[in-house]
Amino acid sequence: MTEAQTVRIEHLRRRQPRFSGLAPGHRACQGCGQALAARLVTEATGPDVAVTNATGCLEIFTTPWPESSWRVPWLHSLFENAAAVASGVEAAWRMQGRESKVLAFAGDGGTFDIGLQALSGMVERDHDVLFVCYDNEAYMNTGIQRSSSTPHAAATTTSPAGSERMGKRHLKKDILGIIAAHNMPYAATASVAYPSDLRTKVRRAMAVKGPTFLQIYAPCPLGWAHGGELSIEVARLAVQTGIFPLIEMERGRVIGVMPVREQRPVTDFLRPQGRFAHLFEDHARAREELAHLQALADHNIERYGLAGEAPQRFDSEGADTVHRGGVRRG
Ligand SMILES: Cc1ncc(C[n+]2csc(CCOP(=O)(O)OP(=O)(O)O)c2C)c(N)n1
Ligand code: SF4
Ligand SMILES: [Mg+2]
Repeated sequence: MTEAQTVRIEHLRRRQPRFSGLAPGHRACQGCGQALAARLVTEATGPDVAVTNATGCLEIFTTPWPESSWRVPWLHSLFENAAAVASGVEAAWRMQGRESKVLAFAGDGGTFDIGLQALSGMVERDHDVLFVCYDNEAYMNTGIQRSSSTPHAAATTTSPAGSERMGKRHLKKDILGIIAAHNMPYAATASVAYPSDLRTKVRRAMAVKGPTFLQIYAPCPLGWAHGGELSIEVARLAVQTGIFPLIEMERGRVIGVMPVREQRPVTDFLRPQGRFAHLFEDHARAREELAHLQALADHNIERYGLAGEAPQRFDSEGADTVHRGGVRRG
């Protein structure tokens, strides 16, 4: 190894976060987006937090009794009430005069569906909690059932593709729109393909007094039917096609977006994933659905003004973009 290489590696080491709330050796599948996302979130929060965790993959793979991968205080909650349990912890800490932030973690099922009422109550009561939704777009823990976050046309075990239908009939729920309607102090979307952006958003959310919300795009190789080595690539393509816009909101107003430097066709994002394989069969319905998904992506680009005019450091191709093998392109 040359001297220059040694210096660069030492520089990289110094830049590594000093704390991670999630220890290695848990039981997630290889390439699990959720495991990476939870690690990145706790790297940004530091140790002075407590986590309440709705039932779902994250809870299951991190806490097989009597072991735990968590390096922060961690509480199991039911599938539906991570936000309610976090509210209780936060209220108790407030009474004790403690300042630490409480985190509530849930999957898309525990956020978009069964946990929505508890989340809405938590925000309305103004609890000082950061709620993080790990969005893998289905109920993975129980066998890949569709949720209201599952994208249109994706095949799951309860929205199969066949002669009757082309995967899920309905659209992905606009959870950020619902959160925005609560006059939320801070809410954002993030992706495991853009780790610095993700950690920055966590730090911003932690700095706000009151409820904050993050929706993190977290590929699931098992449920999306792609190789574990493709997770980051698929997550990046979701952003670069306009399928999953990265935005920040304050009190319901969009205050920042990650520009998309060159919008890629949605087929680039869909093709590596087995859950969309039926869309590449040679018939009119499949072509119609592909056009529909392209229109949805185009709508996102227009709705949030994502089209980048000139290359920028922090756009979808910029310095924060992680490519396969962990190489960043600047
Ligand atoms: C009231 C209730 N209904 C159903 C279940 C079974 N259940 C546990 S986790 C889960 C799905 C979790 O999906 P999600 O929140 O998206 O998390 P993921 O496993 O995908 O990470 C279901 C249906 C339960 N625990 N409680
Ligand atoms: S099923 Fe999906 S979400 Fe669950 S541990 Fe495996 S990759 Fe992660
Ligand atoms: Mg899920």
